[in-house]
Amino acid sequence: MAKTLYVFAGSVWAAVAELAVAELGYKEDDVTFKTVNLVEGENFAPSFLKINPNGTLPTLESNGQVYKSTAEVTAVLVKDAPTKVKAGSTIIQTIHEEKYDPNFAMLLARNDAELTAKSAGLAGMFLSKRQEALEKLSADPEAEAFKAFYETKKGQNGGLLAIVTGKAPEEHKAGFFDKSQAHFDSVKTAVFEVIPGFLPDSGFIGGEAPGEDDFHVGAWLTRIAATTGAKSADDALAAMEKAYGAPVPAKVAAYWGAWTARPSWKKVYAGGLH
Ligand SMILES: N[C@@H](CCC(=O)N[C@@H](CS)C(=O)NCC(=O)O)C(=O)O
Ligand SMILES: *[C@@H]1O[C@H](CO)[C@@H](O)[C@H](O)[C@H]1NC(C)=O
Repeated sequence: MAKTLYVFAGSVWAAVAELAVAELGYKEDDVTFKTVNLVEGENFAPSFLKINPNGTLPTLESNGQVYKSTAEVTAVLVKDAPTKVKAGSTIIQTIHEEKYDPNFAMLLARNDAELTAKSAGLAGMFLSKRQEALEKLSADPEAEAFKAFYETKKGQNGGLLAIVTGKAPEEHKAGFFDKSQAHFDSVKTAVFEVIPGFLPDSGFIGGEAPGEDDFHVGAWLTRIAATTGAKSADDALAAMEKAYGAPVPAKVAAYWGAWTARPSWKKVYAGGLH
């Protein structure tokens, strides 16, 4: 029952699957990890689109099947695992809602100061390298079959890149700031109201050990902490308090403590919060 899991160290949703593998008692040989470098746009290679036409991580090959979304990948990892944990719930859909998208949470900028900082940082580099990869890979004869995919991606990524590099019209930039503010507020609502609504006072949604829901929520929360400037388990609560102007709810703080104490979390985030 060998499995191949496609991941990337900076990916929030791949981290869900990585936490699951680390928690679920899989042996070293059970799961082969393959890195797809999202910053270099390797997910846009025709060879990867043949595996997952959406070009996203995580992707899992298992038993001759390909699983192409975080929810499906994680469900299979849970189902086949040596260690049994609590099955997931509608919390998974909730945390994956567009309005809480942890990837846009990283790219967003609400004003010129934030935009300047993001352009100079990883976000600017990420967008420009991806655009380069899209231009290059879409010219490959193998890419013909994915023409529509490339056109859509070039448009979306190119639009963001134009804003970040100051080449977009003023009204696009203003629209981006508005969209960013709305997203920031929505993520804040998730941290302060939505997540505390389903968290226990201590431990995990799955009980004493993380369950299927927890893999998703743990990775999401870690990314959100990173977007507020957190660099480690220890500074995250202060970073979130500063960004949001209020201490995070007690349940969220307890949950953060529970996750960050686990060897699985320490392993997945050994290279930093992402
Ligand atoms: N809805 C998808 C989203 C997955 C996703 O967006 N993954 C990111 C990494 S965290 C990705 O692969 N992005 C590449 C891209 O969109 O170009 C899922 O849940 O699997
Ligand atoms: C692939 O992308 C489409 C369009 O965004 C989406 O509707 C679909 O759910 C995605 N498939 C998976 C497996 O994530």
